[in-house]
Amino acid sequence: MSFKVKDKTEVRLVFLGAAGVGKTALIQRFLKDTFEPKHRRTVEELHRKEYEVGGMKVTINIMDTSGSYSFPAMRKLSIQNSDAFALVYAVDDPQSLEAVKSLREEILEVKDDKYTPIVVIGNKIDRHSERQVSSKDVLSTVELDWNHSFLESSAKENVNVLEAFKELLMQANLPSWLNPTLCRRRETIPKESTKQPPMNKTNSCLIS
Ligand SMILES: Nc1nc2c(ncn2[C@@H]2O[C@H](COP(=O)(O)OP(=O)(O)OP(=O)(O)O)[C@@H](O)[C@H]2O)c(=O)[nH]1
Ligand SMILES: [Mg+2]
Repeated sequence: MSFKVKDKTEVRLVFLGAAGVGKTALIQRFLKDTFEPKHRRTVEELHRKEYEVGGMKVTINIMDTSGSYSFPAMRKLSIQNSDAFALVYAVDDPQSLEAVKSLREEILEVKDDKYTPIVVIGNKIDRHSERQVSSKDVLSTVELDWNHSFLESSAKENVNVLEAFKELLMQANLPSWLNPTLCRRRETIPKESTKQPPMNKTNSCLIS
């Protein structure tokens, strides 16, 4: 099935990944610029954020799924209804990278489209001494073998959170300039620094 959301002013993103990798933390950092140190297991939550830009209403729907509980039917429905996917693992948890691999397989199977927009996110890079997954290895698998985007983030320290959403929106074909937060950010950064090689993405994306 091929998918097109060009000129669409509503987009649906879904966050998938193992339990505790930081899906909710990334979404909350993006929506509210907050960070909750405690792990509160998500069942399923849909967030809806509307922006008005130049008289045009733009809606971003973000589906936060559960890594803690297995709901195959709900997951399949989320996959069917989504425009772009964030596959999240934690850099201190190699098992969670394995989960990303099988979730990707599931997405491709459900969407039946190998060009499905997917962004792989290695979260918790602030846990330097606990890191067990090398970014170099994942980068080569994700970008070269899978042809998806890859970045590493820290919801805790607000590193690359905005970049991740920007990438998802771009991949879903919703122009990122429609998002006022991204728009503000774009105005404050020199053009070339917005597109860094993934390995150098250590800049913090502050939501002002
Ligand atoms: N150090 C660090 N901890 C994080 C980061 N992101 C999330 N956490 C912590 O990891 C735990 C799990 O985060 P959640 O966002 O709830 O994880 P989740 O992927 O939504 O988990 P489920 O809802 O159970 O699938 C919490 O204690 C967070 O505070 C991060 O970037 N760095
Ligand atoms: Mg959660």
